[in-house]
Amino acid sequence: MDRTFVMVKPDGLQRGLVGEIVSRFERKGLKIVAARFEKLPESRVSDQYREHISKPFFPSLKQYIMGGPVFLMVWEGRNVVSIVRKVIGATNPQEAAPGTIRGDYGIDIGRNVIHASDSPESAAREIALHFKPEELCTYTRIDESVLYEY
Ligand code: IDP
Ligand code: MG
Repeated sequence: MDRTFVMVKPDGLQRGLVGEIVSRFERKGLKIVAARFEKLPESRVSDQYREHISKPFFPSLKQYIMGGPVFLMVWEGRNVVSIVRKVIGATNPQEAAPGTIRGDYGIDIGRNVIHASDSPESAAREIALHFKPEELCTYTRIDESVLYEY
């Protein structure tokens, strides 16, 4: 099974959206295999967003992500990386389709509620950045046998 890294950002957490966000992924049929509530240290924020370090918005991005605790998760499922990117919607909430998390809950690109890995390679890197291998749980969802065709 494929895995992806998802993070409810400080604005989403402070607005009480963690439960709603977890519910959307659960209802889709995805399986949560790790989770932690944490205020991220600067080093891990820089590592998480290393491809953006030279961008003009990086200082404000870092301040935003370090502005409060975040809710870190690993989700599992077939093609979960691309599924989760569709469920969260476009980076800019003003362009994100209604029905997506960013489309339903955000306005500004600098307060877009949630992060999710953009490729299987970045998912592997981000999961390893935030979780130890032994923190990822293996179990069966009761509905797996009817959720998947094969
Ligand atoms: P993504 O989160 O959809 O993968 P990225 O382009 O990887 O989008 O950007 C990472 C994060 O940086 C965004 O989610 C957003 O919080 C922030 N960001 C991206 N572009 C801008 C910008 O132009 N202004 C302010 N913040 C930005
Ligand atoms: Mg990205």
